[in-house]
Amino acid sequence: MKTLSNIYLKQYTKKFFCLFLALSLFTVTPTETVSAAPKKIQKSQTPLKKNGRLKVKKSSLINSKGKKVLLKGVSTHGINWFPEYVNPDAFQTLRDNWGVNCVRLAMYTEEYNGYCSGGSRRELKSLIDKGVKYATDLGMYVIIDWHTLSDGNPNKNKKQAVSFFKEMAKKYRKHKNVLYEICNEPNGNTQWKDIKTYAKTIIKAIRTYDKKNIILVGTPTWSQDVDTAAESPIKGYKNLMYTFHFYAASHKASYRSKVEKAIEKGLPVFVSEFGISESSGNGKINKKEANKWIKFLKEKKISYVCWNLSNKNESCSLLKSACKKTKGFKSSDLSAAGKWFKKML
Ligand code: IDC
Repeated sequence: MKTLSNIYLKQYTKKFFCLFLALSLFTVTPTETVSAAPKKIQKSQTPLKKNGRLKVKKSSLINSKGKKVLLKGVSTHGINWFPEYVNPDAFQTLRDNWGVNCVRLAMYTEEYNGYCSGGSRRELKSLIDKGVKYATDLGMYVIIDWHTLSDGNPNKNKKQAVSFFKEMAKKYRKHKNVLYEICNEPNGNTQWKDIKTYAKTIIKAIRTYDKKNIILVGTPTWSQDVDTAAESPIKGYKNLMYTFHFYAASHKASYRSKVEKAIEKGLPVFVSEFGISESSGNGKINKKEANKWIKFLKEKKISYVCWNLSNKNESCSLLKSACKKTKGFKSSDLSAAGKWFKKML
């Protein structure tokens, strides 16, 4: 009997072992597939859920719990040229596969089909609304960017800017994830005092409705002279930040020291646009310099947004020009700049 029970025991152990093996194979396989696929972020764990409404404290961006926070974003190309990338799947890919927590909606004011140069205002605003909705549903931060460029001085289209931002602020004051960028890159002869005049009017218009959300103010010379802005920041309003833009193949250490000067003076700086190409948006990319910039920004806890999500045949585009997808981008769809950015994140 003893031997028999021993035999049975052995057989049962064997069967149990096989069952256990089968079960564990069965359970391990799907988990592995899931971890190779994008990790879907739970609704309770989105960047917005974790950080809430952002504020500016001294020179830093902080979350609702008072902790310093870093926005890591991607800018659309002009929504006038590339409206197709404003879609929820694209934003979700950026959030879940790349680790992006912020999207910038760049709306050119004077270029092709711009807001002040014959573009359909209704369509452009509808794209902004869609972009804000998708970002909100995904719990991401979103920048509404009045993308001045060839207009040089933002005062040129100030009237339209006032009514645009009033409309946005009225609509989005309850959104905790919206930031307003009131002028992309003042340039030409535009002085800091001109930008201040413009900014004061726009900020006042926004604050009539939206008392809290962050407002990003451009600085002279294509948003590079944060050191000049730091000499005489705008007074009387909370939650203002000043933008600094760079393109790593053109702008190096001397530009970092401009940022350093500005933050030493207590200026809250936000990099609402950068590329790793030349400042033309094309030419060579410089990964070595780009890495130096990111190291610097991380140390200083300065948020950054990369230009741009499109497949335009330029080295600053994050997608290869052969990539016709507008969502679900794989590593093989990314340009050299795109690969660098995703890996860096
Ligand atoms: C560039 C685009 C390019 C477009 C051009 C319009 O990459 O496809 O034809 O604008 O003039 C900026 C600007 C940004 C530029 C970018 C690259 O904010 O609009 O985009 N850049 O030149 N500042 C520095 C570089």
